[in-house]
Amino acid sequence: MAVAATQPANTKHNIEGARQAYYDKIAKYHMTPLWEVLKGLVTPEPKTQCKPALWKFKDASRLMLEAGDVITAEEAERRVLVLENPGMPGKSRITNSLFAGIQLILPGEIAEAHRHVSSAIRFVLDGEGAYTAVEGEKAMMQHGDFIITANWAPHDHGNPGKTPMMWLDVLDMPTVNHFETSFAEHFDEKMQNTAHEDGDSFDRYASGVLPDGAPAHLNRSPVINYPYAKMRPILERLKKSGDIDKRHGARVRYANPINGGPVLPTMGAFLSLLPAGFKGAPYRSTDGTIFCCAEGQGSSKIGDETFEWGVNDVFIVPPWQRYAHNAAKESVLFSISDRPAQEALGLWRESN
Ligand code: GTQ
Ligand code: FE2
Repeated sequence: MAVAATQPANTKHNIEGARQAYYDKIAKYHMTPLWEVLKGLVTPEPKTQCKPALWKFKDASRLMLEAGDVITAEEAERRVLVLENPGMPGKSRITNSLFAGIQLILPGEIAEAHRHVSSAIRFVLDGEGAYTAVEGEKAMMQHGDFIITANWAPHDHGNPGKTPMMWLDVLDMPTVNHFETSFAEHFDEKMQNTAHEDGDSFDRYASGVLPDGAPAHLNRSPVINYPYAKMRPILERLKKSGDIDKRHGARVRYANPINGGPVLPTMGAFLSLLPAGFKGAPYRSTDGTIFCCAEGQGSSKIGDETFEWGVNDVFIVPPWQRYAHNAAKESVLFSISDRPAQEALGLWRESN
């Protein structure tokens, strides 16, 4: 641009005016100067709107039960209260890539069969006697169970029991919608036929054998429910033998038994025991992480803030934010994030 040379004086004001005129001109051609936005695009460290936050189960469960008074599961399709990150209101997400919500099914209710591209996980909070039927397996839900619903897997929920059932839903909807790849459909039947009884896929695929002819490659776990009753004793073994990470405690990763990889390509989860008095070393990673307390009581320092948690409380650590856990009592923390997606793309990092 030779604009300045033709101006009477090469003042700052003139240059700015010329630049703006130029920006206005190129905007008509759907172009914009990179130099004005580059620093916001290539940041030296992750930049996020995500804020740390905690949802108390005492509040969440009371408000959930009130939702039961204003809408039926059938009317709602899924009676879920979205846990919205306070830094991203109106965006139906808890991190930039993940959705989280608390779902309620009252005795006698069903949530009809459907399927969608978004993968889901359920982490069971409270109640008994309800089930989720996934790909023909009727998984009974108990506190601490970790249940997966992979991409395009048919699923419906029902509560033939006597108590309200609540669980944490985590879905990769913001990731699927980022790529603009969402599909969904309903079935004519409200409930799917369940040919496989409770625990079927765990026994078949996660007992040291595989059904003969099982695929050698599968990008999601074939196991529907990883029951807490089976996971909890493993944490006890790790604790007893001193296999306790100074940041994460005695931790297992939920794995796909076909290849040892994550349970889903978009989401990965852990279960960790923090011994009583545990004072975790600080840690950070690029995957914003959702935690849910399955047992015990403690606190986590996230950035400069301290969050006190108890059973069934949910809290969120933003990407690249340092955190450290403290356990007042022996505690079990479930955690889930988009780490497998980041790792597959070569993006994931961690540090102390
Ligand atoms: O239970 O199928 O929280 O489809 C969001 C979307 C739950 C479900 C959610 C869903 C479901
Ligand atoms: Fe669903």
